[in-house]
Order: sequence, then structure tokens, then C-alpha cells
Amino acid sequence: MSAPAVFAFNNGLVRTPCHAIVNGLRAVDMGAPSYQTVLAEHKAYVEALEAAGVAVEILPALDGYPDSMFVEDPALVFTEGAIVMRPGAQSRLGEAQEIAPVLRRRFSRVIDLSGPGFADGGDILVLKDRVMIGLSDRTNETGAHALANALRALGKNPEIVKTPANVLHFKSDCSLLDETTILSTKRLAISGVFDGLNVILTPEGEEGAANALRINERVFLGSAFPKVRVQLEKAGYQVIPLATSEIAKVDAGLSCMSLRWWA
Ligand code: CIR
Repeated sequence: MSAPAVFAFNNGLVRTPCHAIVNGLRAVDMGAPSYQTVLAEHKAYVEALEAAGVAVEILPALDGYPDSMFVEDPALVFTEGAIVMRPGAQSRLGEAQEIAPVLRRRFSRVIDLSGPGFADGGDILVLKDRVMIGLSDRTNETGAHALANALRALGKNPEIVKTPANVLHFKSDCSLLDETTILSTKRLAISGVFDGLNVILTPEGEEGAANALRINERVFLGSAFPKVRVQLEKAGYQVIPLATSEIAKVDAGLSCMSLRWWA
């Protein structure tokens, strides 16, 4: 039997947004997000995951950690096992210890990333043949090398690459559409990091669409990006538009709100 596609997922973890999300980290202050609207965006996202065939476990809100709904950053998960990451924002480092027991309950193999470096899950793009680790303000060289070792221990092939300046995470600017196709901003693609793959570029003004999420036969896309929706539908993808206006105020997008794996 052939291995499931790299975008095939039947299990997911999410965390209920806490009230403190209104104080979530952000590079530019566009005003605090509305807690009720964040909750609505999160609920619609969970429903979309379930409709796509993912069994979702919802973890309780963590009030001590404003950004804890973005579970992608403190952990990295695969069929073969999980890695407890070391988030690069000081206010988020403790999220790793909060999610570690959940990972130990759900995975038979869990690796704790060794310090002193830092690495965020948002900087990791998983492809069929390799796992890209984007250096960023949240993932430093030391963290990237420690992560590369952890990935090798899980049988993965790591590749350390660069995130464009002033971009929060590597995956803020790209996502996997299928095993050979990437949705990317021009500023990231121009680095040549995706050479050899098919690349669909986000048009000017819709860079935020690059943080899309392929789940089984569907592609989740921010609903504020109509041009990219047309591009993807023309290319044959089944697009599920989801509202992200409030989470965008704290620099988040669609990949950040879940951990996904095939079991
Ligand atoms: C942060 O700055 O850490 C949060 N406000 C947003 C995290 C978004 N996560 C992601 O892109 N993987």
C-alpha cells in the first residue's frame, strides 16, 4: 500500500482561544482583535477541519499564554512521532511545556527539542521529500540545527532555508498545495527556495493568502483574498474560504491554528 499523501490528515489538535488573545503578539498594532470574532473564526476553522475528514481534539484555553491558540508553533507532528518545539518569543516558550503532555498521550514517540536555540512550528514547511526549516526572528541557527537532528531521528530529511526579512514565519509566506506545488509570495519565491517545484505566486496586495492550508482534498484560504481564490480554482483546487480578519490582527493565518497528522 502506498504512503498517504503529505497533505492527508485524519487527526488534529486545536486549542480554544483564551480571552488574553486580545493582547496577542503583533508586529504592527492594528487594534486588538475582538474576542467573540476570534472565537467565531476558530469555530468555523474547526468545523472546516472536521468537514474535510479530520478528527479534531479541542484543548482548553490557556489564559496565561495569550497566543496559545496558535498550537502550530510549540509542536511539530508527523505519523512517526512528535517534536516539542522551543518557541522563539519569550512569552510563548512555556506553551511547549503545556502541550508536551498532550503529545505524549497522542504519540508513542515524542522528542524534546534541545536548547539553547529556538524554533517555531510556523517556520516549518513539510514537503514529500524534505522538511524545510525557515530561519526567522523566531527560529535561529542553533534551534534549526537541533531541529534538523530531531527530524533525522524521525527519518525526515531537513533543509535549512531563509525567511524573508520582516516576515514573521516562513509559512506566513508559503504553503503546500499538493506534493509538487507551492503557493508563495514573490518575495519568498525569488530566493529560489522552491526551484524545481511548481509555484503559484500570490498577486500584489494578496500576500497574506500565502498562508493557506491543504487538508485532504481541500485548500483552506483566507476569505479576504478573492484573486488567489480564482487562481486556485482555475488550477483545479477545491477552495474553502475562511474568515481570518481578527486573527490577522495578531499576525496569524490558517496553518497556525492546528496540528495535523495521519494516524
Ligand atoms: C505570534 O506572534 O506568535 C502570534 N501572534 C501569531 C502566531 C502565528 N503563528 C504562525 O504563523 N504559525
